[in-house]
Amino acid sequence: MTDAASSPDQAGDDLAFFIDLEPQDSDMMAEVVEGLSATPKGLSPKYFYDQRGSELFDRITMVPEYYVGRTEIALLRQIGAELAADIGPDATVIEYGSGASVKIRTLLDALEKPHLYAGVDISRTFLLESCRALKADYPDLPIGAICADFTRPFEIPAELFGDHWRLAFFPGSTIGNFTPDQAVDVLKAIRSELRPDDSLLIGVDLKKDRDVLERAYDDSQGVTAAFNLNVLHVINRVLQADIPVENFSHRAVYNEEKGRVEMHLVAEEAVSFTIGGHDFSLEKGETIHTENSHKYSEEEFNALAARAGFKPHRIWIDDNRLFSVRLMRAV
Ligand code: SAH
Ligand code: AVI
Repeated sequence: MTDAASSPDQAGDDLAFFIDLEPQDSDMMAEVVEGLSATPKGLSPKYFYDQRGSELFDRITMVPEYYVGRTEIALLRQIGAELAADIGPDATVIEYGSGASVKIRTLLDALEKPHLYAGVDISRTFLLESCRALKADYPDLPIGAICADFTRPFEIPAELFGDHWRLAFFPGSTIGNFTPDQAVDVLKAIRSELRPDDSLLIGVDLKKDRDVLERAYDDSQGVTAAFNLNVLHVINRVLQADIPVENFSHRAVYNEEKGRVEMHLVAEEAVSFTIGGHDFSLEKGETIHTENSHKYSEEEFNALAARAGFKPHRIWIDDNRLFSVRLMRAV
């Protein structure tokens, strides 16, 4: 997904490598048209993340209601020594959905002499900026970037790993943005890059009170609302569409039966627009489903991960039982 902002150059001297598998705008066109032609209408959450979307997500992690970011970082800090002992020295670390590359710093500080770090993310400009900033702070560590959609098959060249323990790091409960069946496929793809006994360190959000969840996804500063609406700006810009964004509003609701917070965009009045020659219309009150954020019990997630070839090794949960960090081993 091409960004409006600066056009990033290649890896340059600072990054060890940059593998550019950025999805084509034509793939986005096909998926968006399919999603908006379905009943009910839906869009993939991966389209939130152009440069502005990545920046908005970064701001979400700082709003008081969104407990996810700060709880996970505090947990990672707390368990650093145990993680280092469990993972061992010289690990090759691959992070999926690396975003601002904030949490990885806590992990890199804890690990003994990591061999190499690679961030994988769909948001190309943001990925490159974040990996370069990381490199400035960890000058002795080889750092690379891979711009890719991890819901589609892609291969990490084996020579990048070297003959070291591999650690897949998947923080933030980004796995919760997939339905359980999709999540199994994403974990299977991660598993295919690991060997038996390699590790997966994954952040998974827990089930909790509706009020806490709904406030976390509808913060009082309106940052989450802006993030949700950003998907329409992205479509307008990348696919030259004419969606009247001002006629939509943000809605977040906990679907208890499915164990997930759902984000929707609600048409505040009847709207019509065109994308790539396809006409769409929504009646007043009609919605576009833009994101799921699944919350799992300990057992539910273990069962899901087992389907992808991972067994639980350790689990850490904060004192308020908000969030879990799990170390799993590839079977
Ligand atoms: N790991 C960070 C960021 C989480 S936000 C944290 O925990 O704070 C989710 C990240 O995943 C974003 O940076 C987004 O660009 C990336 N992402 C979302 N869907 C993706 C996909 N299908 N393929 C690759 N990256 C994706
Ligand atoms: C990236 N992902 C795990 C976030 C979440 O909590 O589902 C995205 C997000 N959506 C709204 N707020 C944050």
